[in-house]
Amino acid sequence: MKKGMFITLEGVEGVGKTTNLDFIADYLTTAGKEVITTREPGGTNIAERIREILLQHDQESLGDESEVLLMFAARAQHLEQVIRPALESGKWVLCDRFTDATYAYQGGGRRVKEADIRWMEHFVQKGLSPDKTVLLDLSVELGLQRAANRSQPDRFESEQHAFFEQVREVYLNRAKAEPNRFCVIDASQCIESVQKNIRQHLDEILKNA
Ligand code: Z5A
Repeated sequence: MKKGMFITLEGVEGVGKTTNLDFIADYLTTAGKEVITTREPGGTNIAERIREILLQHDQESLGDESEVLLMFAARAQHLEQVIRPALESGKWVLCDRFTDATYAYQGGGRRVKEADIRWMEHFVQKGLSPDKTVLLDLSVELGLQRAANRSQPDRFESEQHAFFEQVREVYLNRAKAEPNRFCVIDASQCIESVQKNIRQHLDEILKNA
């Protein structure tokens, strides 16, 4: 039985998820919540090993069906080992990406059918989904520019501009369809303004928790 709050952070490449994850965790902790931070794909030993397969380049190309199945395999492990136990013990779980990313990247980017993703979502999550999702929204150009300083691009970072446009479009459509769950933040602003906006949403979440 879930008691804690499940919050996810989403957005295309380079929007500032990693930058803002600790900020959100600190703010919620200061407000008296017990918070754990985690990420997808990953969050457990086995799921982190699956992450390596998903992100690393290999001589053998990874098929789209394999990719989406591995995302959900990692998620099943993460839910069982980390997310459900934490929520059941009353902790707040703050996760860098979750199933919205699968709809955006595998659905929007790779063109895996939405109905297939939905089936896997029900099979793996059994009704558990994020209470709130912070979507950091930014033009693909700016996101890629911000991310460009990184070393070697991984399998996803090596995709073309059009791929990320499709990803962004799916995120925005999902936010429009579920306005109560999503908080959409304009991530093109300076970090201070982004965090001021995030704080306003967090205050609202804390008030209603
Ligand atoms: N993936 C998937 O396909 N399907 C799924 O279901 C899931 C994931 C769960 C790994 O994700 C990949 O997995 C991901 C999608 C796929 N691949 N892609 N692309 P990840 O989250 O680990 O990796 P990522 O998206 O590549 O994250 P990122 O590139 O690390 O971006 P970020 O965390 O959002 O950005 P950041 O590192 O916080 O910021 C980037 C730079 O911008 C950095 O120098 C900051 O200092 C700077 N920054 C941040 N905010 C600002 C502002 N406001 N102004 C100026 N500069 C800023």
